Amino acid sequence: MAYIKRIIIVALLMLNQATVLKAEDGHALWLRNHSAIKVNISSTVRSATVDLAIAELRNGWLGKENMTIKLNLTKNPSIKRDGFQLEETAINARTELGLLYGTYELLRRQYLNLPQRNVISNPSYSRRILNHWDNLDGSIERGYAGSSIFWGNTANGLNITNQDREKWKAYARANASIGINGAVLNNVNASAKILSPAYLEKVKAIAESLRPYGIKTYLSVNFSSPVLIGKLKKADPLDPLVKQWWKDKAAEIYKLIPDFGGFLVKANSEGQPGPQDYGRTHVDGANMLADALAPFNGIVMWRAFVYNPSPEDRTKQAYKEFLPLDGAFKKNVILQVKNGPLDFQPREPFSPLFGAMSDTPVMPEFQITQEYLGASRQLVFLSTLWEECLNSDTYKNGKGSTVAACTDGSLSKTDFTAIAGVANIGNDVNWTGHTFAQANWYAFGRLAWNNKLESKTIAEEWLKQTFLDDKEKKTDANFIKTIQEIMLDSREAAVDYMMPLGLHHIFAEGHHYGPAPWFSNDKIRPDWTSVYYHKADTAGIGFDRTRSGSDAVDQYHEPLSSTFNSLSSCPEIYLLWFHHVPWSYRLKNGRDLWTELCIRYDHGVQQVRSFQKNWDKIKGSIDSERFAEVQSKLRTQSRDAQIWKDACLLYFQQFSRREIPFEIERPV
Ligand code: GCW
Repeated sequence: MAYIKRIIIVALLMLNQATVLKAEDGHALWLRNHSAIKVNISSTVRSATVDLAIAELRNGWLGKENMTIKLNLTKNPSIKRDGFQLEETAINARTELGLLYGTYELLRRQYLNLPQRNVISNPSYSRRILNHWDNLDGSIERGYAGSSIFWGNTANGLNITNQDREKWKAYARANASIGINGAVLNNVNASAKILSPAYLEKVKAIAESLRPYGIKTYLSVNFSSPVLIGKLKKADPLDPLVKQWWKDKAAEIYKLIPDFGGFLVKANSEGQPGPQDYGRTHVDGANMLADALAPFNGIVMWRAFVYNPSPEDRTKQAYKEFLPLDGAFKKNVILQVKNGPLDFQPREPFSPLFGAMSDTPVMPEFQITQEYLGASRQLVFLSTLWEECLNSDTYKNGKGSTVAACTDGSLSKTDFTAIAGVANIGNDVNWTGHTFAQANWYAFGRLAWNNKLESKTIAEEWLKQTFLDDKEKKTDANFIKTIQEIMLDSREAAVDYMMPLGLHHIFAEGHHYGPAPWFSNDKIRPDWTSVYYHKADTAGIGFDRTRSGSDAVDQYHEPLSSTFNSLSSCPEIYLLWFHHVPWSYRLKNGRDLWTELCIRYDHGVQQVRSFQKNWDKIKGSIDSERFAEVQSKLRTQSRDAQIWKDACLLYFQQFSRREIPFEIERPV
């Protein structure tokens, strides 16, 4: 009897495996191994990159059996950069990398059952780069998915194993499949050691693994490197010895890595050294590095995330610092600007710098890792946040001057364009900690390739590739619809349970995970106390950035500055970002501010509760391992959302002196 029972169990298990993907398939991210159909491939070129394209086609072909597909290099002027054209029986591109990108798009279309004839696709940005905030000891700043895949996994961090190379290859393949073509391998809070010969040898090895997939290697550099590892007395960018040191260093790097991309620099920000330490400007610093890299076609990505500990509104500082420098940078310098003027908050208006610079290329920096959005514990799909930023109108050259248009070369007619995402990748077996955090990596790549894609398309593509196998994808429309809805609502839900109506930076200090609206300590720099940002008092709540306040509104072009400036026209999603608003103020829906705040917080919590319910309903549609992982994380998220709501409402209630409305869930 027991024997028969065992047979039945084994048979059931096998049945289960036949229809449901296994969790370990998830470790291949959105790239599944299909049972491929035979295809013939002919190519006019051969190279390491083209060989990869051929192998991918052989592995993943889902089209007609025995078809012949041609890989052609072409000079077709409607194909730009590493773009491509898909035809019935051919992939055409200007570059070999374009053939690889075309291959991934073709296979994606076959898998998703999308038309694949006469598709022309060109990337929005020339450089589509991941920024790894990986330290050389293997830890990752704001990383929530284990330790670095590049550094620190051995005693001296420099030994390279076959396993390392396999990992880098898998990483490169995933990136190439979504069009990412660059990686900054170390933290912007950079150790100077990265430029020492031993580390450069390892960078060379990493670059070799990434190269066939078209991924260029970049490094973050410490501005004081000439002093810290070069024995110079100072790092003054106008000093001839310093200039020479960087020139020699660049030559040394390019000897090892001929296609090295360039440097990313965080200077004079949050304690990092920079040109201002010597009374010089950001221009002096950036141009000195640009000169060193120029002979090799390298670039400098100079970060605009700079502010000083002062009582001045922190959101105004970067613009004030960089606007006067517009046009003074060398041709190979690009300014890297975070999406918002503060710091990767759940919601910020776009940074006014996007619409400000006329003669300096500017690139957006998004944060894929969820520093302020629930780490890898909460399901928050960030595509909608980035879409919102890219579509924001700066009015730089009148209506339609979106952040996308200001950065992708369509307004300025330059081809020196780039976009960066702070990676959420680590050594965790599923790469990103939370399975749904893989979707954020995917979305960043897709938007970097095409900044007009819609989040709902991206979510659907990702879900189908990540969770459904060939047979199921036709039948499980319900799974897709239910979970796609969770993804698309998730960021707004997080805004509601953390910081609705334009509130910002009321995070607990340090870890930035939970709430701390009460945080205030005289010894802490004035711009780092949370009370600084919400300004709650018995009169109201919110930061006055109007013309009678800090006047940050005037960093925006008209009509935006006036729209933001007036309480009645300011979009309510930014209300408390720009205004100090009385508790009794009536919102458009007729509720007073306090009541609306309570209802928003509660709405965020209820949203997560509904995510839980809907997730539970899809049990059986996917493998039990990933089902259980997400179920458990949603429980954590639900509890933490409630903590956010209760903490913030009970704290703000001291100032509002009003009842928490009875229609919402009581504080726990
Ligand atoms: O968001 C803040 C983070 C820091 C980070 C800094 C930056 C790398 O809290 O951890 O440092 O921004 O972007 O430079």
